[in-house]
Amino acid sequence: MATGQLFSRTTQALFYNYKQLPIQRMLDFDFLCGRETPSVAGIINPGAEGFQKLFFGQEEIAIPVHSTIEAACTAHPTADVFINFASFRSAAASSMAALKQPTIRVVAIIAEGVPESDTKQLIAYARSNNKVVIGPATVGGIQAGAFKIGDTAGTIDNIVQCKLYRPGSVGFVSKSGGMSNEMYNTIARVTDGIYEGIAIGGDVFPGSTLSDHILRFNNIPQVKMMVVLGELGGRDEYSLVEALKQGKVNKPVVAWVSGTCARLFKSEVQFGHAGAKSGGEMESAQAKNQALRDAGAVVPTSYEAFEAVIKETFDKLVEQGKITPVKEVMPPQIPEDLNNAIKSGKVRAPTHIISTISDDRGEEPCYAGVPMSSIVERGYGVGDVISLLWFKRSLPRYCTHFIEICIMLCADHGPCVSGAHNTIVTARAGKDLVSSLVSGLLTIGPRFGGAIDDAARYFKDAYDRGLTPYEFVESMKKKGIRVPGIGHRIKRGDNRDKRVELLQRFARTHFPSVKYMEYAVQVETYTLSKANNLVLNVDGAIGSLFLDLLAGSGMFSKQEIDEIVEIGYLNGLFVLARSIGLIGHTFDQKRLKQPLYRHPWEDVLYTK
Ligand code: Q5B
Repeated sequence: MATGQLFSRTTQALFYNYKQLPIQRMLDFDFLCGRETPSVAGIINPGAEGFQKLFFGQEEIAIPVHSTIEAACTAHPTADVFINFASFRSAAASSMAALKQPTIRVVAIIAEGVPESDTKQLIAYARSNNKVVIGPATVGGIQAGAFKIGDTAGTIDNIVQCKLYRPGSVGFVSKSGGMSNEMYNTIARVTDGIYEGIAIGGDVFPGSTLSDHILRFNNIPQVKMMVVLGELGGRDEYSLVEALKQGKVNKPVVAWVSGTCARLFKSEVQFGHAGAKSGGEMESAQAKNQALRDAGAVVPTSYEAFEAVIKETFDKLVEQGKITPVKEVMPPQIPEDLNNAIKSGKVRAPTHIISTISDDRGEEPCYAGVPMSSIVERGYGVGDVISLLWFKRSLPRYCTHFIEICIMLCADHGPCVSGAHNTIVTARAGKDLVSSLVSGLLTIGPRFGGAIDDAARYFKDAYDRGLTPYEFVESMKKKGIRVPGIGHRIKRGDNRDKRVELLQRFARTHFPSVKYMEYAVQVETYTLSKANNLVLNVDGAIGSLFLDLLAGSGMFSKQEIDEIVEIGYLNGLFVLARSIGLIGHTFDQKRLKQPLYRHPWEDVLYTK
């Protein structure tokens, strides 16, 4: 393993697998330390490329995302730390790929459960290539005031409390990541703080060992004393004992091996880490504590006394003039995330959108307050869903049935009508479903299918004002407006539109009143006396009947009816219905592999 410093204030990492929170925590730590460059140079998200927006202090920055380790290393040749947040299944392969990159010097593996045989290969490769592996099963490590791996040291509040935003004089190494957070706190209370802290991870075969890091700390001039927190199981602590005995460590080492309670259990106990199990006597916490004590480490009598001996050791070094405690600095305030601040009630922010028809924040989406499961359990149909999402209420069955009939009857009217024609031409031009659909929908308007709203507006106005059909039609003629809902290209007085008949029959049977429809029929009688094609068409039938539905159901106030007619809800029925047919026409053309459409010359009148 390399000697001396692993990190500095300019160290940059590549982060494998996009995990927003730990990356943001690294960047927040950078800001706290006053780093000039973000410690994450790039993100590797297999299969994805682009940028991820994250905060660097108050500023948003775009961190490049690469799809492969090779691409990331090529793009960021000075980023020499690889932080691997891959799952235990892929951590070994990606770590090996990273170790093989010439630019990568340190690999931190967060995943727990990496197969031991894989870890051994990683260790062997790292050792023979003078590289450092931290982990697996680790939170990582931190160099105070300089660089931090992922979630090490927890929240920003904890980092500030542990004074990790500036270097102290203590080198710390532990197996446990969770306990390292606890120890950063303890060390900050009784010394001038951490210089560097590493959690080697709780596996039986850690990528780097306690003694690897202690020997490294011994070579770092800023580290004046070392604190070690081992645990029962394994023999890692004995390599430290050897190093102490051989005089390889010349700075004070304060150590504790946790797990002394294992003796209270009758059988072998497996603690949280894979490596932390009470094996033979040599692997017990008691034996390791004694061996460390015998080798010259300062070992307390219990974990509770650990803090006191760390303090004593530090104070002695200060007295001896070996440590000049660092001067306190005030870290900058990290701007609080808006979402957190809102959650905690510290700030309020105006919303940008108001929505009243649906809500997907709970366990299941709700339409106008009705949960999905109720919609299914109550056997609701499309008409009910429309009544919830458009009218924000559950309408009586005859109303929702009427809506469904409208949808079914208007779903298609053959390939020759404007919408279908456009869709067919578009599909044959090789365009996709949405383009073909939209091209057809765009023809819906005052002449084709989109006359329902205007029919409702004009029939309502004329009926409510008590105009006779004659007065109404003639007043429209004077204004030069065609009566919406009247007239058809192929339907005639002697060839009525079957759809209109069906709608009328249903309404006459189920609606409490059909006064608007009867008025429309009287208008038709008058227009038919003028020309045989001026029949009540499907738009006129739906427009007038929807007025009857709104007025007769007793579910809408007069003001609400006026609003529905004014806003123009009713063309929505035709748009929705005809989408079904237009989608069908798109599929039909694609299925038939129809070539590009070209209109025949013979069908065009070329004139000057
Ligand atoms: N005249 C629908 O016209 C059409 C008149 C009128 C007074 C009228 C026309 C119209 C209002 C809009 C409307 C919905 C353009 C129709 C639909 C869906 C569809 C389609 C499908 C499907 C047809 C001849 C003479 C002229 C005109 C006069 C015509 N309409 N007068 N009020 N409403 N209606 N649209 O056949 O004196 O000779 O100048 O605009 O309700 O779109 O199946 O195809 O499901 O897909 O082209 O059913 O009626 O008649 O323009 O040659 O006019 O009648 O002023 O009089 P035409 P034009 P004059 S349903």
